[in-house]
Amino acid sequence: MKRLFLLIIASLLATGAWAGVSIVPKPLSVKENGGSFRFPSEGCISVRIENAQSDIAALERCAAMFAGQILQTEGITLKCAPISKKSSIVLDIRENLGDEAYELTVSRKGISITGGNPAGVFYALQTLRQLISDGSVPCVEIKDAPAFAYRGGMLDVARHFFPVEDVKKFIDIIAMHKMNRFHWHLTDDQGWRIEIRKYPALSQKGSVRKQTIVGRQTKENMVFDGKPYGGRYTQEQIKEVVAYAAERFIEVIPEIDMPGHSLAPLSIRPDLGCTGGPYELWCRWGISEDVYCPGKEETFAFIEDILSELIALFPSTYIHIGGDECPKTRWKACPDCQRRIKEEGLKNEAQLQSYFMNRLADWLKQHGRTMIGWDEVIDAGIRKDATIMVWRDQLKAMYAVQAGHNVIMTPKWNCYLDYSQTSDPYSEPLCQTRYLSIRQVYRLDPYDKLKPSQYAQVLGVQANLWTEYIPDIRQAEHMLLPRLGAIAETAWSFDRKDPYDDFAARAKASLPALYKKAGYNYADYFFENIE
Ligand code: TNX
Repeated sequence: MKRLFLLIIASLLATGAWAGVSIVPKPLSVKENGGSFRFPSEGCISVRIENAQSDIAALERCAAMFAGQILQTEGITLKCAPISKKSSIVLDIRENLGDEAYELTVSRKGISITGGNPAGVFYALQTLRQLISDGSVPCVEIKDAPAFAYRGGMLDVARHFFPVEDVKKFIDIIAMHKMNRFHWHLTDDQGWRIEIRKYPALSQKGSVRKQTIVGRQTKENMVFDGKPYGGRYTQEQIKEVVAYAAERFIEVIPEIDMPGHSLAPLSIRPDLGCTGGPYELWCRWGISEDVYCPGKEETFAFIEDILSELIALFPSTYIHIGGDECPKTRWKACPDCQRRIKEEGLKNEAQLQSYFMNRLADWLKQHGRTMIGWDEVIDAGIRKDATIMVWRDQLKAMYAVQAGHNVIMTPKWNCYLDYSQTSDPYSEPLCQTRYLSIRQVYRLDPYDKLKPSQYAQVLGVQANLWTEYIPDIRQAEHMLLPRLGAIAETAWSFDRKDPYDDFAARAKASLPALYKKAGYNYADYFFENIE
């Protein structure tokens, strides 16, 4: 009897279900020392200046941000002040820890945080948010560092528009999960969202569709709401978002989708399509056969003008230029495209897409940037230094890596958080009918089908939120949370040997409180039956 009891306790501890401390994503190591630190009624958060000289401003921002958060969520007052006896938290830098890494030590007397750089300190503070409960924090020693350098979240603002405040909320959510890239899908067949000064019509006419399909799109259901729908960001707003993200150690990677998903630019420049148009923004979802014409020189001049403004706004190394879902129907029937195929010695329309993507990848390289493309861009080849975003399946990752590319893993059967969280999508607010459980999200093995010698080509992992059926940030939160926790765990602390049950136990124990305090509309019932 006694042995059985001990066995149960041991297995509960092993699964994490009974561990005092539950953190998602899982830290490298957690040592619990017993006892806890209690925040005083008025404490301080301080920066140790000697070691952090060059990073003082960044650390002070982290401190202020954290103080603001816990005042709101815990009612704890922390002043930002020089180190003194009243310092509850001391922030420090030790470069040899490595970028984004941190150590967090909580003793009965106080909390000490050391980051390899300011981002590491920021991540330690995200961990701390999960540890505080009723004004106190358990005594722990945590050492932590990310598994992947690229940890992303994508938001599609073309199908539905998200105002700046909501984009910031999305950024807050991914930052809380220790993610460091925001992939901003800014254009699609249903709308162009970014101001381009040279072509004002793009974000004026090109951002407003006549109406939107109501409910789930099926062959039988094509009912429209009759209401114009639009939204766009000025360049000033774009800069504001880039700066907001940077303060949270997130780099913003813009995506201008092409040559497919390009009805928005074609609607203002019909001369850049194969048929000459007229073209209109789509009011439903899917894949349009009307795409940019790579036979015409004007197409490239136009796109390069756009990219010039884009790189001035976004300091990111990477610029995403799409490349997905581009039907070749129009190109087959277009004299300009056929002339281009002949002149360039291309075999077919698939190679014409390679020509198109390569030309723009070259342009980006000349301007010091690296292109990211969806995995279709490897189908007929692309320059080796293009980074591939794998979305269809993991075989594509294998092909891309064999061809010498770096990859970012976002395979749809693990990372598409627009898919239903339950096998009964009809019981949910309107969403895609494809079913992606949190367990299935967690199953992602970013190295699947690769040899250990190729692992270094996997830059990281990303969650994608396409918004055909996500009209606003409340619904976005519902779709993201808690599944984003599973992606974050893969991105931050992937270890093939980690059992799902351990993740599930920690997720259950820590995320609902975290999300609730932050006021997020998380899908709470998934915690009841996370299995
Ligand atoms: C595929 S992923 C798309 C998107 C859709 C999404 C819906 C990709 C590169 N293209 O255009 O929004 O599926 O799940």
